[in-house]
Amino acid sequence: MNKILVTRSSMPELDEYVEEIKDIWDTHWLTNMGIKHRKLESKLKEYLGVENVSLMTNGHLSLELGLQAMHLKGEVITTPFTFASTTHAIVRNGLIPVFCDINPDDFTIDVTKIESLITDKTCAILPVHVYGNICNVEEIERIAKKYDLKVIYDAAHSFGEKYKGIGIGSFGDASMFSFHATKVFNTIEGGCMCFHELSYEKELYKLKNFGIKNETVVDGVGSNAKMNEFQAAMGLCNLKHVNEEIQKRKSVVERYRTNFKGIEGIKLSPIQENVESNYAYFPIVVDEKVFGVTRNEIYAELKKHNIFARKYFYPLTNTFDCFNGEYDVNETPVALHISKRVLTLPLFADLSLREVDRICEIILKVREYNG
Ligand code: T4K
Repeated sequence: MNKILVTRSSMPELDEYVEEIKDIWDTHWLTNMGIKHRKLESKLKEYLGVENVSLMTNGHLSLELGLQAMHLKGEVITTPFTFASTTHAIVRNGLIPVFCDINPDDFTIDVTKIESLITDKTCAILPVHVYGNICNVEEIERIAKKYDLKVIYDAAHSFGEKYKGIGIGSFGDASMFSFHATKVFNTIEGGCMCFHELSYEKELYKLKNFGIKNETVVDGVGSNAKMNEFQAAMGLCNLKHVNEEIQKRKSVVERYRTNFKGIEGIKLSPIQENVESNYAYFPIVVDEKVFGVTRNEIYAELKKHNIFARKYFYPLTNTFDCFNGEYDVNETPVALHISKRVLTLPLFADLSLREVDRICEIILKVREYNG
């Protein structure tokens, strides 16, 4: 039986991509902010409904350089229920992550706990729209204004989402989107930073190109995070189909929801009010006491059937070996509880509804053998 992985990259027809890259053979312009790079930047600005976009070679460097561009010092309040990238971007900037717990309903940062973590060293809040679930952006904005803090969203999972009709990348001072192969929209590898303040534009442009100001002046210690023309070409093609892809994902998610309706012990992500979703991930949280089997047993059973779900996001980033026990995981008990019980099920545009039914059947049957 064919393997079903947690996701499968969306790709345009080969001919469409070949058509898009043909002129590169005339221009010989492969990278360093070429024509396709500029074209994609402008199309994304419109699609995402944001003021400014700086394209990068991946989401992680967008976040890392986005933080660097803000010249921050001190502590950043963030969530441990995320991919390694979020926490690493903070630490690699010489900043100190302060972990806030998440709320058990949508797994985003618990805004009721942020204020108690603010000290005179706090410089920013870095929340994550995890799985595409939108954070409480209004409350985060209120807190940030009150304490004069920067807000940088990790919006890696939120491509194209809107809250109250506003592009999600417009909230906070800046937002990072990932265009990795596994995301709703991909440029193979890729990402961007969206921001309001125009001074970031020059700063980010410089930072993604070694800190070079012009041919003779290098006045920043930058990195190399330029998106190349082949990545941008993939983005230009994929962008034409992304709405259709999101619609297909929606039917997959709706089928999962129907199949799990009324099943006690399997908690689903909420349908958030005022949010136009992109159906990025389908996490379930398994309460073993009610459902009768554990998350790990479900994961193993699916694997036996060649279905590879993933434990995003386990382990929590504040337990990573690289931090040598520096952070106390007991300070984020909800995140710890969820991370031990969450499983993200396969979800991609071309996943057939028959396959969704099979996945659900396997999950519901494990309970029968074990019950
Ligand atoms: N912030 C958050 C909250 C994030 O989730 C991420 C990335 C970032 C920041 C950083 O953004 P980037 O720098 O990556 O742009 C994957 C992705 O590599 C990573 O981008 C993503 N989050 C994370 C949640 O998932 P892995 O280690 O699980 O990837 P891997 O190689 O196991 O792939 C997962 C599945 O995707 C495979 O089983 C099959 C499918 N796949 C994978 C690749 C590489 C494809 O269909 N095509 C492919 O080319 O991290």
